[in-house]
Amino acid sequence: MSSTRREFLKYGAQFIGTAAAFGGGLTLLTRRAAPAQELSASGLAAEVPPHQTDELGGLVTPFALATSYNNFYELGWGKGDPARQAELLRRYIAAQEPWTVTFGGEVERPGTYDLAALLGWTDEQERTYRLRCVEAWSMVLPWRGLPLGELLRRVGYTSQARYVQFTSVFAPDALPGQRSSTLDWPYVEGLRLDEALHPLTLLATGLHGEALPAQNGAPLRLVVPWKYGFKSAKSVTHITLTREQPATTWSVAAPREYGFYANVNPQVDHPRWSQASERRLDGTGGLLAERRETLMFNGYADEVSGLYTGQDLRRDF
Ligand SMILES: Nc1nc2c(c(=O)[nH]1)N[C@H]1C(S)=C(S)[C@@H](COP(=O)(O)O)O[C@H]1N2
Ligand SMILES: [Mo]
Repeated sequence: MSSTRREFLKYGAQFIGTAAAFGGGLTLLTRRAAPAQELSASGLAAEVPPHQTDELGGLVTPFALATSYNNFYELGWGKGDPARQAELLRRYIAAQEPWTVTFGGEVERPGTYDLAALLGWTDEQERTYRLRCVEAWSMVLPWRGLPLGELLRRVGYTSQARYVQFTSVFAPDALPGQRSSTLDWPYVEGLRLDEALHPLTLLATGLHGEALPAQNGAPLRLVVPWKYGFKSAKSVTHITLTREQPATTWSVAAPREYGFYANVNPQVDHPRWSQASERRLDGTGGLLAERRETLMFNGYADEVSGLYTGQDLRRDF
């Protein structure tokens, strides 16, 4: 028996447990991903602020793996479905050209803006972040993107604004997942305004130095590195400032399992599995990857714990 096979038997039950979490089947990558990049050797270290490289540890997830193991239920429930069906979203995006984002609600200058306009408002930045999925796997991903706070300051928000809701693309004719009622469509997510303004929060436009692939949420996708991956709404079309805490897709679908905050927290388990550790998908072992401890706020506690002073993170999970 190969060592890979033994590892699978050892962790298999756990994989199946987590893969079933969002209703998806277990998809094993049969081919080995491209060789992993060393952070130090990749040249990325020079492009990101020091606080984001110091503690990252380990290897950047190779492009091939980051674009073939995805959650994007509009394009199917299996981890390989979004890559297989990416062409459907690419065609939809091409037909929309230009992609627009509508800023609404408690906004000083509401309106529908082309992506090109947003790109003119502030400089794109390179940021390498951990991504921790609530299903207990993780990656390290080199994004390019626009700091969301800069965009929000540009459109301006009223004194009543306390939250931000993000709405993903709604196109049931194009996206097969939206023709089933497994989730309420469109996919919606939300942040508190101070979380949205935090300098770590990005609207990503690129991955691994390339334009954002469709399966990763082209052309514009939220990235909030201290929160579980489901917060990072893909293919965003609407950003709405609200007074009240907005609805979010997974907290509506399973309120006891997925909260509004969804901060990565090794001490607060999911009702059906532990969040104390994670499988780091870095390309070295396929999906049979090394487990490592999950860090509070996914390792970004120094930057973000101040946002939650005095808050009960068990209640506000
Ligand atoms: N619109 C939309 N956004 C989404 C999802 C989705 O199904 N639909 N899945 C989320 C989940 S659970 C995760 S872990 C991340 C995965 O991002 P990646 O595939 O780019 O790694 O996207 C998030 N954003
Ligand atoms: Mo996720």
